[in-house]
Amino acid sequence: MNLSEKRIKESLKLYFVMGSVNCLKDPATVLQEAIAGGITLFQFREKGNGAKTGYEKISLAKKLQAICKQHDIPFIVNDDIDLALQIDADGVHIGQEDEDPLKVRKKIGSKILGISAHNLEEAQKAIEHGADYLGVGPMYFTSTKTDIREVKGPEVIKIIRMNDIQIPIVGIGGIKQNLARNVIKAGADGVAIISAISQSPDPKLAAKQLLNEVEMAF
Ligand code: TZP
Ligand code: MG
Repeated sequence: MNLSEKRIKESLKLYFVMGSVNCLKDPATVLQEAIAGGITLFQFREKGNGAKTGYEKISLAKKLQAICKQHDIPFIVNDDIDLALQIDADGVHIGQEDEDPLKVRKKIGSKILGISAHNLEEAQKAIEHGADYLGVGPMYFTSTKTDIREVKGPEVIKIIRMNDIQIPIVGIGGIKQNLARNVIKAGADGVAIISAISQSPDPKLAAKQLLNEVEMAF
């Protein structure tokens, strides 16, 4: 899937990021419920204590990818370029400490390339290096990721937009239902969420309420 910039912006609205360690129940069930609630994009991020590796990781990726395909939700892989290529994912997401984006672009061709940026300089560099969208954060404090950078809030997105940067942007980190609107108002095209959906007793309802908040904020 090679999405246009407009379609990427639209699909960033409610970006669900998840791996098995983030879930309170079976990840496939969580994903299905999140899709029923209206998520628009999915990232497989199999990381942290107890994360699956090897065959188990590939097998879970394929299972979640098949669910996304059934519902026309693009499937992005975090970090693991080889896995993304092996299963023909729709794209990859890399951070500042991961593989060189120029090398990644060579490997993935026209697949979607998302890059994490924490400030204006990183955003500009990521764009020069061919990012299709930016993940900017952490917006708020989160305990989902332990090695987070300083929390600067939605202000960072405002600064990036003030510098005439039009690339699709999604805010990430600690975003709960009541905070989503601040992120959109700052200039993001959407919110990327782990725990507010994956750890909810009702992922479908959580996704539905988040999507509603995002749509009301535009
Ligand atoms: N990158 C920056 S913060 C974060 C990632 C992957 C974690 C977001 O998780 P949550 O549970 O939505 O705060
Ligand atoms: Mg990474």
